[in-house]
Amino acid sequence: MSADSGAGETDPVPPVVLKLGGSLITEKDRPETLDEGALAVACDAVADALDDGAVDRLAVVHGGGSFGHHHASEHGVSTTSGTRDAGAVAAVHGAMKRLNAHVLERLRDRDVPAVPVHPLSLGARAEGADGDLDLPLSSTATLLGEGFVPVLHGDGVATAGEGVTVVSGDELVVELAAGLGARRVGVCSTVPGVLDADGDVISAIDDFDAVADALGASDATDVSGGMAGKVRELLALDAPAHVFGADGLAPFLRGEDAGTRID
Ligand code: IP8
Repeated sequence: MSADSGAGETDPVPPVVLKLGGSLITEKDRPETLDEGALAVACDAVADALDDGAVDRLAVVHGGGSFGHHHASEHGVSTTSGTRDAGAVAAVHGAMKRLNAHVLERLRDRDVPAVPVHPLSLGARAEGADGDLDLPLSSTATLLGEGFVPVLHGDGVATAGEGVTVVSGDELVVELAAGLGARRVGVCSTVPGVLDADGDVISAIDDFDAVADALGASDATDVSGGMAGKVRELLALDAPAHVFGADGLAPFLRGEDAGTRID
């Protein structure tokens, strides 16, 4: 594999957008510790899919796991609560760049032409509780067109009225999928899919109201750990999305259904 495959084409081929959850690729309870085994399995699946042509264009986003979240909580920074302390921004962003560098290295070890894209340097969030994220994607789109695999990550983001807040990998996936006109979207984490109230994987979701109760969406606090909101955002995309665990990654990249299909 090289970075020149696909270069020079005028018609952009819709990419696949893949999120690797931070809890999947790191050991969540040990600060700045990779889950080497899980990361290797994920990188193998990505390399195989590109090698055998199952995927031609791929943008990857990874979460924070025990890198970003550790520093964000130490400095009281979240998606809604920001900081104006440059040292805190450097701590969160620095940790995410370290994790990003590990992911890139393991992908490049497998000949995947992976390059970093750092959201802190690109994006901005408008003021207010639901402040819109503006994430210019021309660098990512151009990298894809030139045959690279851009790898973004949850990060800090400039936020009007707050300083710097956290932008999550899930938010980035939605931005990328919509902005790049993704062909398919995959969200790979430690759970095998979207689970119903009995803990079983829901195979397909095409209507939020039909699953809202099972997802705990009517509870005052989102007991499902944000899954309801994630499902709602993935449903709003044009592209079909899949939410799956590590076992679903290779099938997803081969174009098969995996975990929960959302469209
Ligand atoms: O793990 C958050 O990304 P997530 C990254 O996708 C930081 O929520 C900076 C904590």
